Amino acid sequence: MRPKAELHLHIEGTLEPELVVELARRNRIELPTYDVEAIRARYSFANLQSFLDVYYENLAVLRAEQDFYDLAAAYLRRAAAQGVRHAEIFFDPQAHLSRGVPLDVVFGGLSAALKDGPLSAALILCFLRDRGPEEAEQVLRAALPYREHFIGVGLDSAEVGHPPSLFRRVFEIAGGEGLHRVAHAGEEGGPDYVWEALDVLRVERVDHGIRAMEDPQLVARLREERIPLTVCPLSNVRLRVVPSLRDHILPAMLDEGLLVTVNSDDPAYFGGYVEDNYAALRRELGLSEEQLDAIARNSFEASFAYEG
Ligand code: ES4
Ligand code: ZN
Repeated sequence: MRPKAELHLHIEGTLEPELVVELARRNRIELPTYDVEAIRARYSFANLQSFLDVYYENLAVLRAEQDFYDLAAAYLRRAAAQGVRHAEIFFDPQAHLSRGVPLDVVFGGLSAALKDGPLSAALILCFLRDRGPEEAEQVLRAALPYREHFIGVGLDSAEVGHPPSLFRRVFEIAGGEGLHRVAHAGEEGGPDYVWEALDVLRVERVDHGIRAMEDPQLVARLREERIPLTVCPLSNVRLRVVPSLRDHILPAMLDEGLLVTVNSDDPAYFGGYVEDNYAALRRELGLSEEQLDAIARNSFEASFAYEG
């Protein structure tokens, strides 16, 4: 298995149906069904929002510190088996705070699992962009007592209508705290969202970013500044951002000399972990082993653990 870093992974998106059922039983939470195949059968999505509806609904089973520990420990085991040596992992504190689960529980469980895990890993706190900048700022301030538990901030959830520029202040505060900055941009949103993420939020990486390819000047900027893009091919197909893997723009991104990485996003929902994404690129797009190895090398260069 080629060694790689994973840089675009939502820990809540690793919640497999088997664990949904196990945690529901443990926490006595009522589910519409306890049949894992019936749960999995719902994982057919028309767009990003229809996925997010299911993703947020399933989080009801995560209540205790041990639940968050088990979630992250299970991901780290699978990631190690797929050749991941280093992971920078997103989590969505607002999705838990709003259900009455305190930050202490979330950080406690996730941090302990990362510390005990089989590979090097760090957390990136994501703001839910559809809940607006004021709530994002509140969450960041509430999370600062846990500053040593996370290395950066990100921006995720429903993209269109929630442009990066709204979050200028909270990203400024995060930068002032020495936190790294990333944002989802150019997944469903256009190149203008990628420009804003770079110019207004000062992000160091762009999550997805595939629609940057619609703007040649933006492509030149990304190439010249060696700004990494965390591309998630199976996610893009499942969320119908691209019609099929064979239509994916990733090979053209490589041809443009962009710092492309390959990642799994929400593997419990999108049909594969990170090496499954690499394998799909070989199978469906004919990428060579040399190209895939170059992408894996990019993932280390693009990580916040990279030292020249
Ligand atoms: C996400 Cl694929 C994707 N896009 C935006 N926000 C997300 N949160 C979890 N997965
Ligand atoms: Zn994502």
